[in-house]
Amino acid sequence: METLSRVTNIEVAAILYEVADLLEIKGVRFKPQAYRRAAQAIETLPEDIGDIARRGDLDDIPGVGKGIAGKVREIVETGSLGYLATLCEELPEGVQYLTRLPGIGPKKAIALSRELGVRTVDDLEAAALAGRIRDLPGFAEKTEANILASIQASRAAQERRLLGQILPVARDIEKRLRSLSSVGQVSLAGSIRRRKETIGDVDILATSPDPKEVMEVFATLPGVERVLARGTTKTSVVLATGIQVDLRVVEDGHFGAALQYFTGSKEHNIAMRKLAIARNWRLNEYGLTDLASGRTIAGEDEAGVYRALGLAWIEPELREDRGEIEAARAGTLPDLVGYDAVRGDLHVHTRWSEGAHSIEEMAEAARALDYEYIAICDHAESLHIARGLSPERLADQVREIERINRAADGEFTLLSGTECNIGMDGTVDLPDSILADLDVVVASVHSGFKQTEEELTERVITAMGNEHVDIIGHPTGRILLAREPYRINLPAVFDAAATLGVLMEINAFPGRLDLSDVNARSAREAGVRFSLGSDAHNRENLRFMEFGVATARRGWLSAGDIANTRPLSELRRLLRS
Ligand code: DGT
Ligand code: CA
Ligand code: CA
Ligand code: ZN
Repeated sequence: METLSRVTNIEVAAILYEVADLLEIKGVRFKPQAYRRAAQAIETLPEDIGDIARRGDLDDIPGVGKGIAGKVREIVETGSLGYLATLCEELPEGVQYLTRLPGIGPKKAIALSRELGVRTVDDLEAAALAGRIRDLPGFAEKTEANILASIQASRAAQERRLLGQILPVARDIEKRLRSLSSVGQVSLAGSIRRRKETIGDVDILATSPDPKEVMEVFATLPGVERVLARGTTKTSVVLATGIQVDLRVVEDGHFGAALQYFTGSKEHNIAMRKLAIARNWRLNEYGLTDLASGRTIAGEDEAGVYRALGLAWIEPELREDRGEIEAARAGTLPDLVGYDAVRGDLHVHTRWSEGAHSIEEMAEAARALDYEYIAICDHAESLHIARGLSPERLADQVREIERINRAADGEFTLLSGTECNIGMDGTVDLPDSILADLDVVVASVHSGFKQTEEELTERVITAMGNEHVDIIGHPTGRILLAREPYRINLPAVFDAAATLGVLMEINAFPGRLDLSDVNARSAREAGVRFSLGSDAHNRENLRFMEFGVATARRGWLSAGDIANTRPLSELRRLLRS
């Protein structure tokens, strides 16, 4: 199993919170607060903790001292913390597990484990239902009710993960299954096939003459921590990273129908089933059946299911019951931008500001991806935490870019650029004279999220009024699973962008995907054009572009809507001069 090189800020914080809880149980003083302070600082940090660690700046984070910085480095590098494992070994079995439930701190978990032998959430639920918890010291009838409520809530709001974190893992499993001689067809299904921005669990579908062997291999894959359920048609496992993976093995004749069914979304399936019912047919995971004659109409291949219902095949990214079925019937489905349509990346950081690699290293990695150009968009001076460039340093950088371009063979071009910061009043943090010399100006909001909707809207529209601004970066500021978008009147922003010819970014960084699919679609309807940017902070991050394309596809965008699917000469015409 491929190990994940990227741990999110939230994951790092979660580990530190656990350490704090465990130290508290042991009766250690002061240290728990220090760990909690560090966890709080890290989970609210706008920048990726991995990038800070690679720069060696961990102890610059307020609240993170030398000692904790070392632990954070270990988490970033290995995905776990030896110190936490040591602390855990000193605890009764199962306690750790219980503390993950909201409302159950370490002290309560210990009491439950010691007094009632509770080890799992199921044990806990049984104890609460039997009324055995209220008699423990420190517990009351109300605590019991709260425990039941929190069990329910945690089951309902099953933890979700970022697409960018899970897709590589899912592909790895898919590849391992495909390599088995007893496996015929294999496909990802569910939300991961639809490339939804967050994933609840991974669904995989396969065909095989020997399901037992396939299930055996699957249940013992490296990385599998627990087997939740095991049968010949379905096996569910939980990986060490906490993500659940469901594998279903079906017969060849049902593969298409099963793939259609298990790809979802549920809403899309419900609409599909209505079409079947209207013809007195039945649609389920086994096939499309004529109820009058019992005859199977389709089921072997997925396109056949759509065809039989009078529909063009629908790309998985569109299957959300947002009008795709009507469009498939009318023959008006969009010609979605392809995953290989992007010719360059318009949002790339380097070592000059908060990135990890040099301009040349980024260029080399971009060429390996067959790009024709990338725009170097380091931060400007006012973004201190990102070590933004002063106008003088930026001028140096532009000269450096020109030097590299001159030395290159002309098949690849570095564009000079900036990601400047939109201040509270809508002005940007570089003088016009400098902006005028750059090829690409991205302007983004990085602070002051507490402004009113009117203020934030005015602020971004003012920035777009600067004739040098080409692109609004990550236009809503959201951080998936962590921070809501700031309040902004998007229709007003989109109208201004369409009128002024400013591009809206779809930021492809896995935790951003900003604009979102739905917002990108409304922007397009308002006449907006887009730029795709990976927001790469190192050369590996350039590969995040895929998630931006997925978001664009889910937003019904075609290549023509996106400036950086154009060759360089055309791109230049789409940027404001
Ligand atoms: P997730 O896992 O929360 O990210 O989202 P999905 O879409 O992968 O949902 P999941 O894993 O619960 O189920 C996979 C697919 O199976 C889902 O997209 C559609 C299908 N499915 C599951 N439950 C139902 C259901 O109750 N009715 C229908 N029509 N389809 C369902
Ligand atoms: Ca799923
Ligand atoms: Ca599932
Ligand atoms: Zn930014």
